[in-house]
Amino acid sequence: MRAGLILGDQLDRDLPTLEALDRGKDLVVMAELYEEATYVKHHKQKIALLFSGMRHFASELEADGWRVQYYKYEPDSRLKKFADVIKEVAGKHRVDSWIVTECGEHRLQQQIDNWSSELDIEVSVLGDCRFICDKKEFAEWAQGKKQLRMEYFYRQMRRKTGLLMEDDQPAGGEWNYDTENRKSLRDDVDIPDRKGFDVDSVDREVIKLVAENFSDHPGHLDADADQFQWPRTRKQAQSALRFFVKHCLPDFGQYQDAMSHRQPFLFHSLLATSLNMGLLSPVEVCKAAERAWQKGDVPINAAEGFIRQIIGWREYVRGLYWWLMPDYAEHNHFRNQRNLPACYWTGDTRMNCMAQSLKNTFDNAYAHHIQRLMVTGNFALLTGVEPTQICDWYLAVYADAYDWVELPNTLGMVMHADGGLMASKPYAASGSYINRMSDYCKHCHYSVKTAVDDDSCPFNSLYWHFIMRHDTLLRDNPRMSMIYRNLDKMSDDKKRALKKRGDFVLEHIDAL
Ligand code: FAD
Ligand code: DLZ
Ligand code: SF4
Repeated sequence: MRAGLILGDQLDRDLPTLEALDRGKDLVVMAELYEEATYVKHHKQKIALLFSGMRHFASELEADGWRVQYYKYEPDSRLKKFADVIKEVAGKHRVDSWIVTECGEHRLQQQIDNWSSELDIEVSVLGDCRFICDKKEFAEWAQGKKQLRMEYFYRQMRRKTGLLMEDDQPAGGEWNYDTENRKSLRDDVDIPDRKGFDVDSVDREVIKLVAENFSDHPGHLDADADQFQWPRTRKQAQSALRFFVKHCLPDFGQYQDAMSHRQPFLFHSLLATSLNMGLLSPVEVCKAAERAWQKGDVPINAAEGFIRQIIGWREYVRGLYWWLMPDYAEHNHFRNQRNLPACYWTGDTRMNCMAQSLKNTFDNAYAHHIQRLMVTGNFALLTGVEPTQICDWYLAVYADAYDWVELPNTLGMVMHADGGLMASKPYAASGSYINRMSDYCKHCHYSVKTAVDDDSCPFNSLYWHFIMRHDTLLRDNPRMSMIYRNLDKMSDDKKRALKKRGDFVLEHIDAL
């Protein structure tokens, strides 16, 4: 007999696994598993989202006539990992032939690839058609290139999809409108109110299960709340997409990099969880943005900025991941050895930008891109955190996190641990950047205006400490030349003072 295994991030009715199976005859298998819930300490909301999404999806399949064998999480279950489930189902239903769509993590794909020999079964792994660029196409694009710049890949994806293209030319005349997308948020700008989705009995049961079994995992999960932020069904995800296009997309572009203590989500889409779980497809999301621009409801910089994140960055990091794994995960260009500072788990710090970004993280299993890149990421880069520790942190704490998308973003973009394969220079920044893009510094214990005093912004001295520390690795990078010219213009006294304050900050990280 044949069966198809559907993973928690494959909740798509057009999944190749389902296409290949016979409804009513073959078996669909889904399982909530200890190993998947704990290979990093996932945020409680992430586990609740995955389990509830899986249960809803399984019920929909059953209602549609599929035979589903669903294993709910049980703390004492013998079935801890997928191989246990495969063996169990093989015995119970005499399944000897398995179908699975390739998964999103190298860790798990390796296990799947070993099932045939280890478990003596037939396994067919199908390509994941939920992406615009498959692994082969990316490999062809990447082959022979010294630097893999997203911008050129993105243009290829624009041509391939036809999104925002007019007569083979980019709509509006430019490929990229990023220069219009760097505004900070004025106090009088209204921010859309976000609501979650009503909690139903399935959600309620799952939330209780998570509270009882994963209480030592990070993050808040309110057992009594009537609403839960993240869409668990395709219907909810479609409704989230409509809300975004109507209320947020018009301002998404201009405020894309802004940060504010007023609200954690600003004009961001909050769609990554749904895209990554299979509840929405990248093309339908981009088409919705394109339609809004065609109707004149949103400006081109907003539609283009949003579409670039999805057919550009999202496809690019996925391609990069599979092109370079497993070696990619081992890179540590700066030879960092520092343990992850305690505040990443406690949220306890007087640095307001960090405290705000960490609060969002624990409250919502969310932080938007600039908080991830320029606050928590920047701090890890400047302090020299060991890459695997910060990667595992991002993988754990965000509801949208899967290795294929988290790893290149963290290891490559944030930590520059790949030596510049992904980003031509490190995204290191002092407090001035955070001050320009947010209102955090106004409410901070530290002074963003100074770098060497006792109350100086830690990012300021750490920034120059980082630049001096990695002189030999970075000075010859043409994109760093202005920074090194500025360093060279500084007096020795100033450099010594920056080094001294930077050393002090590094020695007292947990007291900042
Ligand atoms: P929006 O700001 O509304 O963006 C729209 C969509 O574009 C997102 O939903 C996402 O699908 C896509 N997107 C935007 N930027 C990126 C990017 N750099 N890479 C891939 N897709 C992108 N995104 C994840 O989906 N999962 C992760 O595990 C993840 N880890 C990250 C770790 C770090 C250190 C950084 C800097 C970024 C990471 N990102 C990750 C990318 C980005 O921060 C999130 O996609 C985004 O914040 C999700 O919120 P949103 O849906 O509101 O996105
Ligand atoms: C992330 C996750 C979690 C927390 N739990 C499960 C689970 O119990 N069962 C399952 O099938 N999938 C889960 N997932 C998602 C998988 O880890 C995911 O399929 C891989 O990360 C591959 O992207
Ligand atoms: Fe962050 Fe420095 Fe601004 Fe404080 S002063 S919020 S630490 S950038």
